[in-house]
Amino acid sequence: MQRLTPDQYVDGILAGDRLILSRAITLVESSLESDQVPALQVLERIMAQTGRSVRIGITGVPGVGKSTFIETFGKHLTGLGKKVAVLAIDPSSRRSGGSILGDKTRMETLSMDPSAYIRPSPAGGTLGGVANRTRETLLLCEAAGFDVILIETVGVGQSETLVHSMVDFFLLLMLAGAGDELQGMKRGIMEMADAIVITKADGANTAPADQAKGLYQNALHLFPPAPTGWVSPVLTCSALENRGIVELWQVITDHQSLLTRNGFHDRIRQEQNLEWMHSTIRRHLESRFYHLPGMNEKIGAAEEAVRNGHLLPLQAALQLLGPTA
Ligand SMILES: Nc1nc2c(ncn2[C@@H]2O[C@H](COP(=O)(O)OP(=O)(O)OP(=O)(O)O)[C@@H](O)[C@H]2O)c(=O)[nH]1
Ligand SMILES: [Mg+2]
Repeated sequence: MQRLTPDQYVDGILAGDRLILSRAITLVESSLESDQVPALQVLERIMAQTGRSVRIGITGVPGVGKSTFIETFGKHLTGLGKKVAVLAIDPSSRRSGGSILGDKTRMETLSMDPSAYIRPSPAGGTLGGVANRTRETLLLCEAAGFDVILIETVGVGQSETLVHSMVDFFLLLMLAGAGDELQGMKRGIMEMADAIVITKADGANTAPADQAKGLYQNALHLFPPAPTGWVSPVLTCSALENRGIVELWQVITDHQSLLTRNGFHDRIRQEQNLEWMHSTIRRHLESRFYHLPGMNEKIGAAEEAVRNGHLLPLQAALQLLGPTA
């Protein structure tokens, strides 16, 4: 696609032009060498207009109801007069290539809402790389005037930690009656959650959802108290019947006011910025190393030597890293 000048992107974004916002996001997502400097220039120039949104991360296992929840929750927020952007970090979209298309049809009403903007997750690259671009996309959306940014991720592996490192409020969606082993797996994620929402609390699932709420409330009590003073609540909701949505938004605004009052809001964002800087450094160092001239062949030879037992993995790694190691 033809590129605009950095100023054209900036003017368009600040004017709230969706088309230009989308093109600017494509620019910051690009791995083309020639896009790197203009992308940085755009980001530098919009920086002063960022930081004013409520950044919310949403996670949960596939099928828990994330997309349906975002649709209902997003509509509630636009109903309150808020502009809502939906971003996704979806490691599975790289494998299947299809899940976001599915999402767009699930968020049909929201995607047609003039106050909402849904951006498919960036494809390709490492999870870390994709996450970095999501941070930058978030800033572009803030500069374009979005009040609430929802970042969705599938509940697998590292992606929660990444989303957690870029949001103010981290929401974990859970199903009633999920197996013990699943709950065990989720412990680390539960500890990061600012609220747990039991989804699909409707029909025959209402009672199990209430039961699950009690269980998770007890489980959360076992975690050490958060330094922010926030006590993570457990709620039930039905996205289909539009229940629990108002209450959840209240919880999020309560959280915002507490952390704004006690200074943690800014402190956490500062720490997230440092983490962003370091993860960018790590990503660039790694990419620089693997792209060194002749590195492919050297790695091939080293792999062979390690496979044959001629070299210890540590020796091989240190040799490849060279004098800097
Ligand atoms: N009864 C009921 N069903 C729901 C509710 N929310 C979602 N569902 C259903 O649960 C299924 C999965 O919902 P999605 O919103 O696609 O779930 P998801 O977490 O986005 O799934 P992935 O994108 O695959 O990770 C769909 O068939 C929805 O209709 C709800 O509040 N009540
Ligand atoms: Mg989904």
